[in-house]
Amino acid sequence: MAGKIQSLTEEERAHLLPLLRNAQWVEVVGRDAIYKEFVFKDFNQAFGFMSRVALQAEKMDHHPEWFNVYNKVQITLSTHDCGGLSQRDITLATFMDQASVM
Ligand code: H2B
Repeated sequence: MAGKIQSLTEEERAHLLPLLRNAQWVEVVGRDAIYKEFVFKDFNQAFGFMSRVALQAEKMDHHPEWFNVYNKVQITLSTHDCGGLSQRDITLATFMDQASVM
């Protein structure tokens, strides 16, 4: 199953990356990955967000690289099974943007 995951095509990237940039996701330099820093009011809000994302990540079998200190959560998304960005990263990024304002 993991072997079936496809990297985003050039066409998909041209369409999707500007949309992600509008939501403060940036392309990582030197790696096919996207990054965003989420800032919350306090640790409770940050950890609530992380809990929602963790449940979704398990459901998707797609897991973020993330780092949390107090109210900040820094997140990198990439698909290890295809060595770069796939539709799963886009889906999880979109979920995170929604989960961050709940
Ligand atoms: N998460 C991410 N970000 N990329 C993957 O390729 C990936 C994953 N693969 N979570 C999954 C788990 C795979 O390793 C397991 C065995 O299904």
